Amino acid sequence: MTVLSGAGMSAESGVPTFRDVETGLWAKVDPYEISSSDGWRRHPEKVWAWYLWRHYMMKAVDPNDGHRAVAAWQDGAEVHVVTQNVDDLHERAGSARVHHVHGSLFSFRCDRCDVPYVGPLPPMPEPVETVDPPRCACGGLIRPDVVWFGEPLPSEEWDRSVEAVSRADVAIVVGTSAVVYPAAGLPEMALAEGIPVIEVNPEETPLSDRVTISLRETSATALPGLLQRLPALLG
Ligand code: BV8
Ligand code: ZN
Repeated sequence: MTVLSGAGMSAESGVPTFRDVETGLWAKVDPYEISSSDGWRRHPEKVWAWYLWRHYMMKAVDPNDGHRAVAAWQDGAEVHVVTQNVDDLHERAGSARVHHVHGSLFSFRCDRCDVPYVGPLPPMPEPVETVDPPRCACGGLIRPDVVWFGEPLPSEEWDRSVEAVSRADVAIVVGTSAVVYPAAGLPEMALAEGIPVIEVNPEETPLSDRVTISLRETSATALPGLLQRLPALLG
């Protein structure tokens, strides 16, 4: 089984999805602008504050029943998780094969010499709008190891994800608006190879009328009982 998850997978853990980020401080931030290499070039201190806040916020949230269901599926099947999420909730729920096609909030690197940064992170007692990024010895700025708009995806994670999709007996697409490419192309690859695709999303997406089954349900409610429903769903 291959699970393709987006921000909706973590919504029931209390992690706002990109489009929900209208809460408080970030209401005036355009997530697509602040998650871009242009945004980083223009105001690295704003981008750094946003990622640092999201990094610290992850300590206060836990995996939900959806993450736990995906981890439990490993008892009877080979399960690969391909996630657009930069959080670590799939891993914390026990999933062993997680491919982060958009990087992670938990590793940092220099934006000039690429050397991984393992130094201390600035404290963030409460969300603030700007924090100066730490500097590397080479003079570069330390950035989060995430994939910004306009940047290529990590090739090894991408290759493993394509393989996980093409070898799947069934693909489950959960909590993604399916508009960001090339990740949104993965369910299309499965469909093109005749692999059954099940979508779990309370809202309609561009995939909904093309997948084998589209369930208008949330991940934490649909995933725990999904395996038992597969025979009936796939007929
Ligand atoms: C690339 C990491 C090429 C950072 C992210 C025009 C101009 C410029 C670029 C482009 C363009 N047209 C196309 C592009 C390419 C661009 C793209 O696709 N843009 C889109 C907007 C059109 N893609 C890129 O730039 C990619 N790179 O193409 O590089 C290249 C090649 C070689 C050399 C140089 C360059 C890079 C894309 C990666 C960007 N980084 N994230 C971070 O997380 O901070 S993407 C980010 O937004 C998320 O990872 C997610 O994938 C995406 C969408 O966010 P959301 O919509 O909020 O989240 P999600 O999609 O998951 O939607 C939430 C869904 O959950 C909803 O459907 C909702 O209904 C559902 N839901 C809600 N609650 C629940 C639920 N579902 C289930 N249960 C619930 N409880
Ligand atoms: Zn450096």
